Amino acid sequence: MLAPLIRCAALFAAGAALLAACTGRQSAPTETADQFVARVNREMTGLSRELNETGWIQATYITADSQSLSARALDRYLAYFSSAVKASRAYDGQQLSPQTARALQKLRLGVSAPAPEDPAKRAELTRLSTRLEATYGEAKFCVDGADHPDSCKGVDDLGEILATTRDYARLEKIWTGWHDQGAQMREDYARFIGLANEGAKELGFADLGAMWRSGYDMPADEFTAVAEKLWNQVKPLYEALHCYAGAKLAAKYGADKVKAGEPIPAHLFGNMWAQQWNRIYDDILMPYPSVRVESADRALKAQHWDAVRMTKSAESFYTSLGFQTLPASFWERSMLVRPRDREVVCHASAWDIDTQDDVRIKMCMKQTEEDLFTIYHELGHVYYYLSYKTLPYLFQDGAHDGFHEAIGDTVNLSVTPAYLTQIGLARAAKPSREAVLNAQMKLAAEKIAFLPFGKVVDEWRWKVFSGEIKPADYNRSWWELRRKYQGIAPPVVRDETQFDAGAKYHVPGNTPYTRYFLSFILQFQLHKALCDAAGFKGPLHECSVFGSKEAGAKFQQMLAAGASEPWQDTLEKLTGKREMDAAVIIEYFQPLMQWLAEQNKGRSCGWT
Ligand code: X8Z
Ligand code: ZN
Repeated sequence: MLAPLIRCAALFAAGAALLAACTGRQSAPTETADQFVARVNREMTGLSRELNETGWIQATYITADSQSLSARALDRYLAYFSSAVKASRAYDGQQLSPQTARALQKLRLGVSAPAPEDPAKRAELTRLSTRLEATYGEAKFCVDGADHPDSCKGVDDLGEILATTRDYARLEKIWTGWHDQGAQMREDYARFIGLANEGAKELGFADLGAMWRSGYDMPADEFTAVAEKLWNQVKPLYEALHCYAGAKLAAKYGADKVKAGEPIPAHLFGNMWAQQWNRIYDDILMPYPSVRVESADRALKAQHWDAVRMTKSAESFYTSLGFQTLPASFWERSMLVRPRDREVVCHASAWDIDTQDDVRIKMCMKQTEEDLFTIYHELGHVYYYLSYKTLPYLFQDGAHDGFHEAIGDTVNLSVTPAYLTQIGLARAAKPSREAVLNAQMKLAAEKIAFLPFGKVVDEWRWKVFSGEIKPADYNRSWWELRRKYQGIAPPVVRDETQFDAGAKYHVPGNTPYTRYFLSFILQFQLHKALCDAAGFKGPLHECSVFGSKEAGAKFQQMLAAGASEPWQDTLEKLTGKREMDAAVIIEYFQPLMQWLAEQNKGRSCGWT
């Protein structure tokens, strides 16, 4: 135990009290629970800053050095985390104030991959974690072969090709080229998971999945049931959309390629993971092309909206609700476009570097409507960070992780066709039933299509963590689940030399994914509540709360609460309800669902 002790003492030099934390001595704590929580809040604030600063450099400048520095910062953070959790056990069974008890509970769930206590294993885990992230960020497929280095592209460029190409064979080539990149992460991932699982077990969880599912202010099993209930509520919506999309894709690519009653080939949806289908809306899914409204893509290019202008547009939505403008450092330190001279992790993310005002976005923005929505999404995270910055460190988080993901998307639900017209990015559509159905289809392609994917990623990981899925079955089980939930199949035969789950950022990045599933349902509940606060009367899909200070005030109040209270309380204050409920998303899409029921008559829906 000497090494970690010296490590902790040297690092944080917090005096005698720290000894308890570092040695995990559990009898007779030298400080009260309140003192302990206050100290942990203080010390973790400093440690997280170091972790974020090195993490930022690693993600925006991938080199051996930046990986090594980031891995070491992670190592220190995880060491502190494990010892603090252990020390917190000294307060088990004591009468604690609700706030202190909650802080201790938050502490215990504080990382997504806890390390085993053994320092050598911890160092291995941190090395693997940074390497997986870097490998994903650097992965490239050379479309015209390795002899043509100019044709070697990362996932963002490949994704753009997939979104805009309509040639079956070329799509297959791009899809396969990217998915083959997963293979190099397979071994690292299996080892990484083994270590993180060991860490979770040492903390008293059955496995890492149980730890992830414990972050929802209810027992883990109860949460599994909640997620299942929500999925069953929305499943009919998805199945109707799937049926319609299958018929449209069959018309486009041929009934021999997209067979009725069978899973749809995964490379035809304009998205690498078939998770959102909005990029095939314009030319394949749009119900009424005669009343078409151009997407904002063309206007963004024609009017030379660069990344800063797109971000300013998002900022002005938030300020219209009463939020502050972004700090000057945000503009100085963010990475909004892909730098030309170095490797970066392009997957969009929002950073809270110092738990105060140093907030940043890392993104490789393109002039597309999709990326416009993404920057509105990312600023949702940023405004959450800024809103809860005065809370203690352990409460500086979303009410639950689905809330964090839902903020920007709730705002995006107010980015209606009318709003896009208002900011000069779209032509006004003549109001008609057809125009409503077009708009609903476009949104459903983004929001409804996503739901099974939002569920499936962690469905798979939970089974991997519990040992039900063994490394030898990674790929087979991945595709079984994707077939079951999404009704899709790989376009070519995949085998166990590959690792297709690894071709999705959040798997090597070890970001839990159920948050997005929850967010996609929750954001409709939040949107409805904000529309009510804004005094909006009319069908929900027409509501935009842009400029409403009343809605903004309620929103801000929710954000400022962070994770300081059970999410059920937070939700109730805004919506009057204590449960996540898919009824609102179902109500929102009623016009489309009725239309789809008509359209799908006589089709053989579902898949074997
Ligand atoms: O990862 C994201 C955000 C960053 S939190 C861009 N999303 C998920 C994904 O891309 O897979 C947003 C939607 C789902
Ligand atoms: Zn997000």
